[in-house]
Amino acid sequence: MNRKDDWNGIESLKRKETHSSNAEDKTHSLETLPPGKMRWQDFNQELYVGATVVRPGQDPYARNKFNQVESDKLQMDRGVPDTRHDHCRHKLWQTDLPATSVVITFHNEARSALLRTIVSVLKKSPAHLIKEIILVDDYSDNAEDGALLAKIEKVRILRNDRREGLMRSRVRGADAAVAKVLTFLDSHCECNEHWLEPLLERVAEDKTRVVSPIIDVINMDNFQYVGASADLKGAAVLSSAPQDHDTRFGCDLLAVSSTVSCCSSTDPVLKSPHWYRTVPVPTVYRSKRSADSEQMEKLSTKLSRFRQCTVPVPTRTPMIAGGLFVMDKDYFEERGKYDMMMDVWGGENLEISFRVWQCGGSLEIIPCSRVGHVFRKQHPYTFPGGSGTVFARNTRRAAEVWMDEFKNFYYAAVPSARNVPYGNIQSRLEMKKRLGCKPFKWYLENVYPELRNTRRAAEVWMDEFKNFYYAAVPSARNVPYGNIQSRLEMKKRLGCKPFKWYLENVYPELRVPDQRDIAFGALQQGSNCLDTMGHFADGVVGVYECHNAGGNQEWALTKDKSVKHMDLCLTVVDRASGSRLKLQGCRENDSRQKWEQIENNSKLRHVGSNLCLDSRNARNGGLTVEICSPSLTQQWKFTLNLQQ
Ligand SMILES: [Mn+2]
Repeated sequence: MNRKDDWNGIESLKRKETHSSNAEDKTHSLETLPPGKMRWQDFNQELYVGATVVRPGQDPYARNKFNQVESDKLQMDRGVPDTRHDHCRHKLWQTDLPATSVVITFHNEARSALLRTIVSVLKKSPAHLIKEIILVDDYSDNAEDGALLAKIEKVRILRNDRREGLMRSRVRGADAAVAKVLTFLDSHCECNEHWLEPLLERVAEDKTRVVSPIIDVINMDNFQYVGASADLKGAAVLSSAPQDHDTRFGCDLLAVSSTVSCCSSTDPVLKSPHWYRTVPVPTVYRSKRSADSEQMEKLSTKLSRFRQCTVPVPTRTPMIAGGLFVMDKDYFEERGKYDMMMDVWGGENLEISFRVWQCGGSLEIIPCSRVGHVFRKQHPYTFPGGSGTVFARNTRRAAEVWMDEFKNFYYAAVPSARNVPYGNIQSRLEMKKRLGCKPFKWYLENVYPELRNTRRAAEVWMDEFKNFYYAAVPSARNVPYGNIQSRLEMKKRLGCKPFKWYLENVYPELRVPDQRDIAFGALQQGSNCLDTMGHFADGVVGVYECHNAGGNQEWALTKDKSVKHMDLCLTVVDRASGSRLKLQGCRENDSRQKWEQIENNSKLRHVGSNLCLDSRNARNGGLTVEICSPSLTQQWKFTLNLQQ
């Protein structure tokens, strides 16, 4: 049968628009509710969540490392913004799709977050596509957290009688599942409109596809649902075929300016196989003349045109983030489920990514599918054996089984991992052999050619500016890039102009660091980075998990001692320790905006007050200056220091 025949007709689309998916669910559930089960609408949220609220005087972050008070305040079926691209909103989804078993594992999850995850699945999915929701309680302190939810329609609960960790818990859930397709979700997610159909569609077409939604951010402090970052970061960029090594980087680098040419629907690139990738836009510093607002305006017009023009399509990806994906159940079983000897959490996304690709499958991100996830800075639970050790052990297992001789790059990057015992990998190696999985070299060359390709492009075309590329993508330094002799000869033969000319004449709005800069890039503290948090003039600054995508985390320390983000400067409004920093328009010779790096470029000191940039109050209203001390909250490192 022709697939198109199954698509919703215009009439059913009209019906869809007048009824919410919520209403659809109601009618369905009323017809088929088994004894002892209730509709989610009838579940007593107050009673369930109310039993574990944060008491006055207790730290709302203590138990979950996100703000539980804010989470508890929300309705279990609260609305979230539809963050999808326009193109997705108007698309008709097939409804004749295989149903899925949703597997959610949790350990001491906040009740409100867990309940919202379940309700969003039920509310935002066509009822006939959700066979069941399997909750695997990984030995939470209170068995009722899960047990009480089993009253809700379609929810099944399995409880481990000891702590097993994410991988073994997921496998337990998958083994119990009855549907043909598995959907793995984290326990603090919220599904968005029509999140499920585009995922199921891809897997129904080809069971070797493992697919992931775009993951929106649920703010851990106020639980706002934010899709905006994906607008900048997640837009698919059209690029040429993977074997076309030297042109891909051009398209990436030119993401903004080439949009118009990529945009035409007759462009052959649009019709090429789906080898697309996401890039941060723009990747390098903006606004060469930082005060030139006309340039900024041009850039922002280009950016918005870029967003409109970029059609979201399934995007092959070398790696999935880990927590959220959909996979055919038989395929999951055939291809080795998970590494059952991995503990707690971490490394499993590497393992499944390498395994799926090397053993004949593929990974895709489906941009029309959006699921929100609470990103945290810390793990809420303890790791038996220590988090660092468990993580190293898991990633080491992945490297030892899948990376062949390239595991040495991993050990070069994480030398301490060499000393962590990783257990027996015999059965995984046997499985790898039995399935005839390809070597890691194949993965690097075919699935993850970006690094090799961009490195080739940088080496041939970027002259001395290639160092900025390496500063931005340090891991590229280790990737072999083959012989470039013939390309260099061609460049010479054709009398091609230097990269500097290109920057000045073709792409002037792209700011690369120059003689005026002392340091540039992200200003990093551990895994967090100095971030404007989207604020403008007179706003405070904070820290956020480093995303390596520039944007709000782009800073430069200039020779005139300013710490700059575009034309905004980090300003000490009040020279007393503990006072909050602000972003203000940069002014020459304003002592409130003068900074210097001290102690081996590990700290930033405000020149006029001798106080140091400090993140200790980041969560309570923004960064401050404090008396300089050895505190870790004062350690800051730029991606690149131009004067070592
Ligand atoms: Mn999570």
